[in-house]
Amino acid sequence: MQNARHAIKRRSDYQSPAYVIQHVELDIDLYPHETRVICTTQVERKSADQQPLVLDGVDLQLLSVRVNGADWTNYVEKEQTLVVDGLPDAFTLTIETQIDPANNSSLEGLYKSGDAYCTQCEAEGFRKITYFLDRPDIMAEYRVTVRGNKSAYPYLLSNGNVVAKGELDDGRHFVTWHDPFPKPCYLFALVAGDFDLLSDNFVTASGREVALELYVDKGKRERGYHALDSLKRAMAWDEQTFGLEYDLDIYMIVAVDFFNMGAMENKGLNVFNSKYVLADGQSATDDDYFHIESVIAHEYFHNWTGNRVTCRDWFQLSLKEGLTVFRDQQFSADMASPLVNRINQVNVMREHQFAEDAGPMSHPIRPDVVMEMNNFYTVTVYDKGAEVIRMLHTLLGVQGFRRGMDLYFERHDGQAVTCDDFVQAMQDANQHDLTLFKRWYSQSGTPVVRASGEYDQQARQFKLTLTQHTPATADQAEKQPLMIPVNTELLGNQGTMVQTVLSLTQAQQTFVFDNIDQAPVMSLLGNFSAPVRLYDGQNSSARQHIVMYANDPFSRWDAMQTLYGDYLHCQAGSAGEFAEPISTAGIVELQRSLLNQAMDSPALVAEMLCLPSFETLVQQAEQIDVDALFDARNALLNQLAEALEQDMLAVVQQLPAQAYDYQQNQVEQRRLRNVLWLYLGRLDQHQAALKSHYHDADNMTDCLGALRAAQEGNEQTFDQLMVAFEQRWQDDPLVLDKWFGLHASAPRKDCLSRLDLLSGHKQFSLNNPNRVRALLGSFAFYNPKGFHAKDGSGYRYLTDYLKRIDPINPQVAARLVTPLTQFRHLDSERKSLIETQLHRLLDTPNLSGDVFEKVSKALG
Ligand code: 0A1
Ligand code: ZN
Repeated sequence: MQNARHAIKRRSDYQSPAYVIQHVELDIDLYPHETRVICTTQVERKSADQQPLVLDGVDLQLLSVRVNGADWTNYVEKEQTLVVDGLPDAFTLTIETQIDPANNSSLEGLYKSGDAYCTQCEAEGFRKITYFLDRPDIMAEYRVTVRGNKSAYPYLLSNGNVVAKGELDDGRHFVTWHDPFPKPCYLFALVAGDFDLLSDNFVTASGREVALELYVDKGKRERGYHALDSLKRAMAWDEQTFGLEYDLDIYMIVAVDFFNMGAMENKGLNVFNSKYVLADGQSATDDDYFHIESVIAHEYFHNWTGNRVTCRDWFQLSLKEGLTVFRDQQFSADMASPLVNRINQVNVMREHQFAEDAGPMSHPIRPDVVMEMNNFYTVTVYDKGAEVIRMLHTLLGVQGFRRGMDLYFERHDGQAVTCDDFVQAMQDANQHDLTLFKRWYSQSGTPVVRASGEYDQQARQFKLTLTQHTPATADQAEKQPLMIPVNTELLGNQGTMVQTVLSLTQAQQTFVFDNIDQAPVMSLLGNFSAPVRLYDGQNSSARQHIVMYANDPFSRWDAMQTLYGDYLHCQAGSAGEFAEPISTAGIVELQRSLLNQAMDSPALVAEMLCLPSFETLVQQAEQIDVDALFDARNALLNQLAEALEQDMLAVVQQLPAQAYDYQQNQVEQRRLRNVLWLYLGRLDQHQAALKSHYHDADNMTDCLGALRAAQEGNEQTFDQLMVAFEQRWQDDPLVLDKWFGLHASAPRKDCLSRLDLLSGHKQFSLNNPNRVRALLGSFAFYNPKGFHAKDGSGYRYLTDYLKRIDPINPQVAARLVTPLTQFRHLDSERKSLIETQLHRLLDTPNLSGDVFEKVSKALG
């Protein structure tokens, strides 16, 4: 089973390139099955010895090799390389290859998305277009000619500016593009197709005019405006916040339906999953609007953090991703509610990143060992990476961080660099020793911080002892102490007594606070000041005190989450080192008092009324009983709905009805209303009103809110509303994905046969990653009842699909296998059922390296 595709690479093996390429000329003649690519490069040898030139190439048909214009025969074609020998020190290399984009279902390299051609080259897709030194430290200037049929492909796009265009024979035409900024090949892009075009422009701070062009499927123009407006906001924000301006004369974004990830920051020509572009009030939720704005910003911010300064090698991925996620998070916080943003980010960390770190794929934000690079576009590299940048920001302050960024660009513009280079710039700009801080880059795992307090009335002194310990992870046995910033608030009867950031750098440290008049309640790790698990050993009345009196709304939310979590684990028999839980009546009373504040702070109250997700709860205990935990959560929701029905109804009735607008206070009110419906929808007496909530809605947020409430609450209502939804949206696959997702995550006994029916739906296709994620992803990630069915049927069901998806699209299969690999918290029966399925996968002939890497690690 193991072959060249399954070879591992190590960060420590990095070597600077033996040859470099500074100029690339591409000529791409588009045909569905026989696209011709002529790649002409200026190559220079850098190494002293005469080693051959080893080019990367996958699924290419080689037609010819020329050196300085003459045919060259001194080469060998290997499985995934072309080895050219006997070369002079500097030369022009011309390689002609043929590729088959119409049969490229991996969506990597050049492929067809519906009627359009497009490319995806990160991480190592350029090698599916031509033989090349496919590594990010090879930075070259590109001139690209695209040829295609003029009526089918009126737009022929690539990076940079148009320098020539014209007509060809047989109804074809060509356009030549030039990108003056040297770039690694993973930022190369080509798009050819017919689109609706939205044009706009942006004048930069220094007065340059930039043309903005957004390309969407024909007929979808009206859904493009939010994305375009988001782009302008992102451009202005980066100028104001970091002094960073856009550099080319044109910025293009193309939305495509077939895409493996969210979007791609190709220089001057972003390619987007249409899910992160298209929106109007009818078809998109507030969350969709939010994500579009944040992904548009993310890709735009990459122009500096990723493109102008790029990664030396792929182990450094977090250099651009952690930093760019942090930048998009700051942008989103400035655009809307910093609190809700932070809560959502923390939920992602606790639900997904903690799970990754506790599982077989655990890796530091800068991985050391990689088999398939595409497997490392992870919540660890992205989201924990952003948390690490956030800690730097906390440590150095807004201005110190900005000084570090300025120095980073001053030193490294136009270069391919490492995470160490970034930290060095931060250090040098601030004269702040970051040696210890750098461990966050090399150490994986979630640190556990424990706190205990000791109050001395006589001395009016409070001693806070913090310890840290990072449990061993699958990839690293030994762990060292890290530098952990701990936001600390000490609360007394009259409110906040102390607010400060403590720096925990040793395994154990004691911090002494003087002039403390009473034994305080500790509110620690405010705003999630470090990506750690915290156990503070306080009892539930201390937590209730935080919920009621803490200064920081985030801490109030967080204390509430802990109360819910402790309560549910006690109910489900999975409580570990928790203190005694709050009573059911206690939770009811807390929620009642929150409901009384709802109209004043709808955003905060909405989030505080939400229980931790099932997936987050799973991460909180060593061992869980799936059914007991699920039932406990469900039972608490029912009890709260019954006990607080009148209070909740009163709030729903006070919330004003307004014509839809994506605008902050409306977003917060809708969120609150839909959270309340999640409770009220459980009560028989409110089914008619729930149906009206759906039918009267003028927007997708409320429609979906009603559907979710029905999904959790009442099978008949759910079925009726789902039928109505399908009738309305059956011709719009992007919207129908919400419907696929709701079906697949519904905790129904007959869920597998329903999935079978759905996979035969006319809009379903195994080749489209959005459809696969909507149906099978929702099932495997968000249907614990169905997926973890005791007889193993859910595991088998997913595995059957993975075996079919892997040959089509290994990246999609490898992402979808995740829930089968994170079984640490499950009982031994389920573990062994999962293992059986993992072995079935491993025995699959021609299993991709992507899936092999994750499955073989899971089996240890
Ligand atoms: N760099 C992109 C994410 C991305 C990564 C890999 C892809 O194909 C394998 C596609 C997109 C981003 O961070 O947005
Ligand atoms: Zn990114």
